[in-house]
Amino acid sequence: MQKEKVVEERVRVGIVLGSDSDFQVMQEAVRVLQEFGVGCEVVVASAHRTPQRAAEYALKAEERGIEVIIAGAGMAAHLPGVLASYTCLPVIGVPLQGSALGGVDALYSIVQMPPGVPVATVAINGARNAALLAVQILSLKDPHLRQKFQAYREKLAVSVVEKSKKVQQLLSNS
Ligand code: RP5
Repeated sequence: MQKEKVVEERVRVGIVLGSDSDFQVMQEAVRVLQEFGVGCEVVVASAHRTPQRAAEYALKAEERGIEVIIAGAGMAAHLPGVLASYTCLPVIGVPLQGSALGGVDALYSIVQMPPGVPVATVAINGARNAALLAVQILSLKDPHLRQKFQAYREKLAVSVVEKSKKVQQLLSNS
């Protein structure tokens, strides 16, 4: 992926965290969006502790120019589903690991949405993939971003070939 750090002034992706304790994992999403030059913002709004704040964020997101929401939460993680219930924007949920159940609780909470209100759920702590999916959604109507995403995928493929070469090297040395 190109390491250009050009960040759009326009905020297109809203990253919502259930708590500031989620930031360490979720900042990977910020990094990826920055690498693609996609403007984003990060806010904390808990579905349980500040339900009204979470609802207001989702209700106003589209008129503020947000196109995709990424929501990261741990434990009984209702945040992505609650946001999705208040907006027609696509919501990507990131289940976070920090609990006695290792994030499986959050995964099940986020992925098991009732029919009619989907949340695109990535892996536990999958902030990187959440950002990449957001880029893919945005690139549907942004040819420049699509080109960048294609270049990223080509680079990814090259890295797999490199990994294969490394394994061959290890085999020949063993
Ligand atoms: C969830 O509870 C948050 O998303 C966080 O992952 C977890 C713990 O929150 P804190 O007690 O660290 O604020 O709502």
